[in-house]
Amino acid sequence: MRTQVAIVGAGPAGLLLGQLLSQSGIDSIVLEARSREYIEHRVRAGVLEHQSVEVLEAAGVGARLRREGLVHQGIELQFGGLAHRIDFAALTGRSVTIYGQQEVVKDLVAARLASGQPLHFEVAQVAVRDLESDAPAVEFTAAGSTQRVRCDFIAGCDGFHGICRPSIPAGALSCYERTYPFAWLGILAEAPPASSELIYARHEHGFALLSMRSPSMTRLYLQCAPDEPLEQWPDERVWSELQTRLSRSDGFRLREGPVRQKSVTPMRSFVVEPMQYGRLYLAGDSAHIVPPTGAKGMNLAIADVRVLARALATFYRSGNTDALTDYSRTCLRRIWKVQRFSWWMTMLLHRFEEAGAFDERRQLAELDYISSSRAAAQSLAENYVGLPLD
Ligand code: FAS
Ligand code: PHB
Repeated sequence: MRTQVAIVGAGPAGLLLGQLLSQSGIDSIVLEARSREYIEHRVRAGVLEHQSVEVLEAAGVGARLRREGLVHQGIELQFGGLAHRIDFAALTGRSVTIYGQQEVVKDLVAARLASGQPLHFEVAQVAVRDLESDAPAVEFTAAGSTQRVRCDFIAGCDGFHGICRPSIPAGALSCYERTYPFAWLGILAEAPPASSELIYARHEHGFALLSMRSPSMTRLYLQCAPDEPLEQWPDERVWSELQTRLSRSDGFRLREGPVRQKSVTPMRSFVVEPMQYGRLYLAGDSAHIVPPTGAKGMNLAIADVRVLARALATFYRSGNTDALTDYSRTCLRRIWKVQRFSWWMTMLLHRFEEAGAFDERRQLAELDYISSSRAAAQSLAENYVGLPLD
């Protein structure tokens, strides 16, 4: 087989790249290790920055997002039993949209299938070859037969545990990483959200977050030990701990309901530099991971792919390779600012076992400062709704 761009991975990064390339008349193939059913039901991110919504709309996959997405004009920071609203509209004139990542994936899969461009599910033994040549290749097995795709470029959109980043010679990359001494236990519950906006709560027991997916589905997270076995957290214990951590002096209580999904997400900050090697370009989680406290993972993937799609379109239109050469530098400048914000939100809101009394009071003072200073609140708000893409 031959194509112009071979895309490894059908998450938000890979599928959106395929859609943007198709709009530019560039042929691609998308290779996905899991089934369509699996990727369309994998519960992950939930918050879209305002410009992520614009990118998805321009990609032609914004109709259902506009119909079903929940537009939010602010969030609540909760500490010391009180809630403090961060008003995005007043502070930035922007909003965010709550729309589950699996819904974004469903919309992109539908668009890919409608485009007629190849999308292979349940492929195995994917390998990338000849990255330093001008005719790299991707090998994979599908339905028992081994295939080889010759292409001009390979996009590594296969997430943190994919094969593309490890296929780059170790000496060619620099990795920057910080792991956190906790994880997030997340549940999806069939219960109306008890708040109309997201609540980020700092509590002496640990962090908790109230989010949502629809007027009848609540998404909730609580800080837990990094290697927490799910068996330690039966539904009753999860609800009891969430009620405690999200309790307020005004008697606020969560509405409980059947738990439809439960998982533990490890917390790490990770960046690889550069995000390219020869004709291989990394985008999304294959190149970076942020702790989900800043709601940035999926948004960063969208931003990377927007840069890569434009650089590839320029190459095929004019032969100019400047934007491809600058791909990593262009993405990394914004990635590191988003890494900083995600790290800062994580340090602000979580309980650190080894922290002393001084650090706990410093944390509370920073929350008090954000809640009482327009300048401090505006800094949080402009990062949360999304820093400029260009
Ligand atoms: P993805 O990981 O989404 O997609 C990579 C795709 O490549 C997957 O479909 C995978 O099956 C496929 N793949 C892997 N290896 C392959 C191979 N060898 N061959 C072919 N295909 C291969 N972000 C938030 O903002 N908020 C959250 O609450 C949040 N929760 C998360 C929970 C979990 C458990 C995880 C893992 C991530 C979470 N994230 C969250 C981050 C997440 O949303 C990512 O940022 C987002 O999925 C990034 O998209 P992609 O880069 O496309 O990577
Ligand atoms: C979610 O709704 O899944 C979500 C929201 C905000 C975050 C992380 C996850 O910071």
